[in-house]
Amino acid sequence: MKPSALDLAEAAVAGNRRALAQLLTLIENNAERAAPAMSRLYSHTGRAHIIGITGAPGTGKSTLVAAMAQAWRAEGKTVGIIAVDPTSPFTGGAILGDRIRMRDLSGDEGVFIRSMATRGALGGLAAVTLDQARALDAAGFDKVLIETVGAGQNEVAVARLAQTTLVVEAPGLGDEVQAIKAGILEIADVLVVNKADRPGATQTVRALRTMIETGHPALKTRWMHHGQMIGVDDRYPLEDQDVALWIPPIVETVAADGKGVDLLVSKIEEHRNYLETAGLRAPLERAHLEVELMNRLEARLLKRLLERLPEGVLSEMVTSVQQRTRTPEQAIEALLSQAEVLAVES
Ligand SMILES: Nc1nc2c(ncn2[C@@H]2O[C@H](COP(=O)(O)OP(=O)(O)OP(=O)(O)O)[C@@H](O)[C@H]2O)c(=O)[nH]1
Ligand SMILES: [Mg+2]
Repeated sequence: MKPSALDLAEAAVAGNRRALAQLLTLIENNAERAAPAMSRLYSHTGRAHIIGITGAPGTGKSTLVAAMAQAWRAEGKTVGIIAVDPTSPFTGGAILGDRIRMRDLSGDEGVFIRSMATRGALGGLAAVTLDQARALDAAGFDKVLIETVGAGQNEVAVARLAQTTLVVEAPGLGDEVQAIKAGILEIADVLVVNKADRPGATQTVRALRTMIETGHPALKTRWMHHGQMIGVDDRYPLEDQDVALWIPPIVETVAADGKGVDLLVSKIEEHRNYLETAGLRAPLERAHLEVELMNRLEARLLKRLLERLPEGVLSEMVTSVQQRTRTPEQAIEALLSQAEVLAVES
């Protein structure tokens, strides 16, 4: 007999890895069926250190994740990994970039790896990934790593909702620092220049350092507040409060052979301690939860609305906008009244 979602949650929390794997699949495939499981395990969450890893394709994120996992394992910490991989489908391809390194991890009960293909679902990716991270948290993993390619907004949003966010750079991917192009530099708590064995690493570090020191526009909005550099932005929501500033450290690594990884891991710990001692942990979580609830609400409302629309109406509206008989706003008004959302409240 197929175990119920509730059974899976019970077993996963109790340490059953097979149940955990099934639960993660359920979360990915059927949010509705997974809902009771989430209710069951939610009170067990909030303990793990959730770490987002993002950066341009091929910068070595997966290799780095594996190397970090090994470093934490050496300290006796357990590690859960979610890799959001837009390229390879769930079943095929390499689970994580460096197979050899991952083989070192396989068979270790203290490590759990899940690879997930990106789904197009609106607002879905973040919700699924966060729930999966919660399942790993509830299952008792000390560190939960979420790897996403810093390419799409959805993926970046996921990494951003972590407690500590790493942005991974690599030299030789082009003249400019990749994260600037992708606009993800501002979400970094720790900047990693991986592939430090490659030529150009020093220049990449220098470029990043200059940007941090002179205040890249994105960094400026984060730090400049009443002319003072203090850690205030939507992730550090402490209005007008004097808090110690966290300046993202830049760490050079060679993930492929583990060089610099211990330092990286210690910087990640430092960031967590910083959040704790600066009293930022709870406000940061609150800010993240607010974003998450808004996203979930948006997705739900849209889904409901689309379900209520009579067949073909959306297409009709597009036609009318194209034929200039309605403005886009007028089309929206018409859609809303067709879906009778104004009557939904009753
Ligand atoms: N020279 C060198 N190569 C590395 C290093 N780290 C990773 N690589 C190699 O770079 C390639 C990409 O590594 P991945 O770990 O798959 O990179 P990724 O960022 O996870 O890639 P995507 O998930 O596809 O965006 C692999 O061939 C790795 O072996 C490094 O420190 N130095
Ligand atoms: Mg990868």
